[in-house]
Amino acid sequence: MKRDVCEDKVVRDGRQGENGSVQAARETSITLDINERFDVRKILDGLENYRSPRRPWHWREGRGESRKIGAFEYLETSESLENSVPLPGSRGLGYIDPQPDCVITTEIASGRFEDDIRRMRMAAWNGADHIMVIRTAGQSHIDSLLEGTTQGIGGIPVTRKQCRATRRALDLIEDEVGRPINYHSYVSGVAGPDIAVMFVEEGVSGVHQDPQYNILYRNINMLRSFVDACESKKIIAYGGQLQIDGAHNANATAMEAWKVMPELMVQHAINTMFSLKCGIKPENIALSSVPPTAPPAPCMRIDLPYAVALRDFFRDYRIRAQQNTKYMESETREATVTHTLNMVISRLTSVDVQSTITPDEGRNVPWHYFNINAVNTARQSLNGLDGIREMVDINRDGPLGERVRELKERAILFLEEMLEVGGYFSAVEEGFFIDSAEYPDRKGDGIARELDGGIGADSLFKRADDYFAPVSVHFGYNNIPAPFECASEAIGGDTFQDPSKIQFIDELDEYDNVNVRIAEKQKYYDNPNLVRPEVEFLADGVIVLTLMLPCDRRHAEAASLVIGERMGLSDCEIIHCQVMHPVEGTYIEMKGKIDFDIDLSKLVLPEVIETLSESEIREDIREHPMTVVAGTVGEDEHSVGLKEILDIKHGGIEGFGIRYHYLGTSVPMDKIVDAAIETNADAILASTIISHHDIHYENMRKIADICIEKGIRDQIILVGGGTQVVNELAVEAGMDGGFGRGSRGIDVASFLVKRRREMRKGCDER
Ligand code: Z97
Repeated sequence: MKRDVCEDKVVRDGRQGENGSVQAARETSITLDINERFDVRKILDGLENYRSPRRPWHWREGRGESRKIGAFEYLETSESLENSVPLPGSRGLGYIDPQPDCVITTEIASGRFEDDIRRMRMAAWNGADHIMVIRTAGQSHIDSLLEGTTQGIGGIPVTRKQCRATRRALDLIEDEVGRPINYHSYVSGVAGPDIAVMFVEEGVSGVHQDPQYNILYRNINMLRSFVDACESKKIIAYGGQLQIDGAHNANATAMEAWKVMPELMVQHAINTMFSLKCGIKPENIALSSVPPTAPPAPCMRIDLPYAVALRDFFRDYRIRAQQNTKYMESETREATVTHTLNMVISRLTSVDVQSTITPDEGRNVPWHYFNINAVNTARQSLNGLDGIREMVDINRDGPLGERVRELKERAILFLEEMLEVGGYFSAVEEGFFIDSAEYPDRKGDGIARELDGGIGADSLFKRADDYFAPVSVHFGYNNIPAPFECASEAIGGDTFQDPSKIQFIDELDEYDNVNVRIAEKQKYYDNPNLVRPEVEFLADGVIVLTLMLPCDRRHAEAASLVIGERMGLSDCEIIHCQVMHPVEGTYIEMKGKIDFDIDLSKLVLPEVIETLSESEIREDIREHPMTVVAGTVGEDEHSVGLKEILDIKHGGIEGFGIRYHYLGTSVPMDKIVDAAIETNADAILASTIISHHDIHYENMRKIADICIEKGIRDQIILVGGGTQVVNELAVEAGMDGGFGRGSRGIDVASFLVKRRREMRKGCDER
């Protein structure tokens, strides 16, 4: 029997991998050094010969098992990373970094792949394992592959070179973090099948493919879109990639996004069934879902039933959840709250892929750190919601159940009417889709397309009887001539089977390519010590100022621009403005550029204080017992930080044998000194968290002065602590040392031991 998908018979350069795929040998020539910035030049070197292993989609390992991480039992995690940046709050929890069980996506859209790569590395360290690169505007309409590395607008031009370079970088990054990374972009537009082939060749693991996207949003001819989709989907099925549909775009396009829910289900259904028929396995078909509303709408009551209805209808498929971006302005706080609420729905309906859109989409082409912020919002929320379904049930008896049923009924009615009017194409001609009313109501403002209209109309040709395509993966009729079993045998294997046949085209535009951009930034590439702040491109010099001005909005904006100019910034622009009261206050975020570099090698860094080993500290304290008095001084009621420094349970100084007298909070300065005298203490640990008017340093100064007055300053060690405390300023304020944010008990214990040794030495010398 002849086959339309041939087994990989010609494997000249690889090994058999997951899903029966051919895998090329992995990178050995470059490695990533954790202490060095990614140098894209290494990636470009020898790129023409680089072949990534083929990359079917990868789900996180170790899902579905409970896992003990630090002090906690988790129900919805996957294997931990080898290298990562834990969430800030993990400091008090032993720096644990539980990885949720679902894949976390970051969408990157800077326009220069060489800068995207560094962002991908940061994102991977913060828990992203699905990296989507957004395409440059208009690529959907280009009926061929693009080549080279021209700069894009709002995304990169997707080309073989860009894909290969990015995949090569991700191959290194995934080794660094210890988890496979799914690389993703779009198989939509008039070059869909060409791109699909290139993606399989270059190790792309996830794709968007949905002919309805072409038709509705890009006005590409309907017939052409569906014919191309057959071919694309066949290739996607072969590649084992995860396919995400484009239904969510209706949310973004509709005037009132919550009214298109029945239609969204229809769009999902069409693409899902069509994909299945083209051979994609259900577990590789993902619905792109977005909670349609956001606060101040009562979003849970609207969005949760929709998510439940989707899960009911599409139980065998995967859900890729995005955050709502339709009702997002330029405020990152607001976007983050919406995102977090969205994640409650994600956890309650067990989404498989949690996408994160950067919370600054409303104002900028998303920036490095906003990508990371969004990934962290997902990681944090999903960690926090771990196991919630064990305790909270979806109650279908009340209004939720009714709404779920109603949504399903509306969707089914929609499908029935589609059939009545003659099928999908007729329905599109009649403007069924993206109508502003909730079906079966109609407002008559839907997007209508003509069967013979749009880009690529008249470009369909029936295959002739002797049509023959010598390729191993092909949709539909292929007249494979004898004696070949598989069409690609006629050419001794195609590029899927023999990757050495892949043609690599380097740059076509001599003025717009990565080499030119690197040459422009040569000094930063050659000397990694030279830095400028950046938000999207290497050394772009952009910084953001936050200002609060006691006036109305118009004046605040104008004043901010003048302030930026007077500070020496160029290209100042208000990126967020929020009225707190019509005249009392306006909050502004403004970007601007600086035009100078900092040479890291010339900076005078504060001395790194070596901490003595635990055993050395213990030994010293055993030989010379030590007592300290401690308290939060002045009028400060905070005690958590100080207790962490003291308490044995938190790894505090008590654990090293140091005795402490804890005097509590709001301790007057003279009282803490008197207590030190009474107990014959070796040291005073005075903590102040509040830092208004530099009260923390003022308190320290008073303690030092009292000690001098009472004649004990040279016999006692004075230590100031608190989140805002800087060692140098504490010393200026008369202390022996200061411990700020992130300090641990061992740091303080080590300091005390060392300082006491110095004092003893001083005494001996005298
Ligand atoms: C997402 N945030 O994650 P063009 N095909 C489909 C799409 O949805 C898109 C394209 C192609 C979104 C991504 C919007 N989606 C942004 C199904 C874009 C892009 O080259 O811009 O025409 O194709 O899905």
